[in-house]
Amino acid sequence: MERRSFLKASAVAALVSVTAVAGQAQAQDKKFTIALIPGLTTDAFYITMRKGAEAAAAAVGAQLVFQGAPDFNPVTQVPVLDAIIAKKPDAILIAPTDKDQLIQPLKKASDAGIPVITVDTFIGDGVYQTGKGDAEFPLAYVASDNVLGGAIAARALAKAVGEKGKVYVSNVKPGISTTDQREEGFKEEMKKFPNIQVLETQFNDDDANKAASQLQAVFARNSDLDGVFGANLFSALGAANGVQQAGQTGKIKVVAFDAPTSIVDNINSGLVDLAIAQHPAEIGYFGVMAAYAHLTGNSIPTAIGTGFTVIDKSNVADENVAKFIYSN
Ligand code: T6T
Repeated sequence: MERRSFLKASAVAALVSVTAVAGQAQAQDKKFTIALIPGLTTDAFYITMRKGAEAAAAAVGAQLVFQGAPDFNPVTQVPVLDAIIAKKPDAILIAPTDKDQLIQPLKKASDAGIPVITVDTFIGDGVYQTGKGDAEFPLAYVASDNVLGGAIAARALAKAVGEKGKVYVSNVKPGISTTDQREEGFKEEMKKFPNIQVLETQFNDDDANKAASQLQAVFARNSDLDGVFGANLFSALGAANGVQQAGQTGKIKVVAFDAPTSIVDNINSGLVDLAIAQHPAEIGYFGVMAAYAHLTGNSIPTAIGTGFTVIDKSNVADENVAKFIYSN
């Protein structure tokens, strides 16, 4: 399959305004401190996002502070956010771990005069700066189009299973904007395939071991299981491991969201049919650039969309594709 990139018009617009802003960088004397709070620190997706953010910070002479929790959970993320607010950075970039539970904690930052930009995930409905509702205060949302990503996954899985049979979604937990939207996009697109039955979603709490056990439990109940969509890195990794442990490699098809280094072997061995790589470095880069643009008096787009690269056996060795595999 050819490399396919999906770039929203808003990203192009952002690129133009960021280029204009970068020209002003030398004129700035103040060294801004921009905090990046990931969903969790040990996830290759956020490690790669950090690299893009560091590159942008270096380009504009800002300091990037990367601080997060060890798991994807509002209970552990909110204290990290509170500690960052206490340090009064010039801007906060954050991947909120829950659409609702991060609204009030982030409002505290905004009320303290710290601009908030959400990266990867959003709060409320993700539509910001409308003057309506309690979650519209962030300046911008920088992310993949996750509904589209789910639809791409559905089309790929439908093709892999011959447009018939039983599949399910291995997902994290309800309330996370990204993975909710992927599931929504997947199920909507699957309506176009009436001979495919989508079984009940299995929620794994971002635990790959749980996702692997769930795969085996679903297979035990449905010996005719044909495929699974892993809606994020750990869901996909775990589902693929479950398929392997059940001795079903190549028989139960796996479509993975995200692209950790292990995806290369899993695609080459036929365990995973296709992976949808996000561009987390771009998310980090444009997040910092948007914060910098705002801090230097420029208006910024409220939504900045980044692309995907679809990886399968036919292109996994291509260096223009492999460069989108996440860092460790
Ligand atoms: O899929 C990414 C991210 O987009 C999502 O919000 C949470 O899970 C990941 O970090 C992958 O583990």
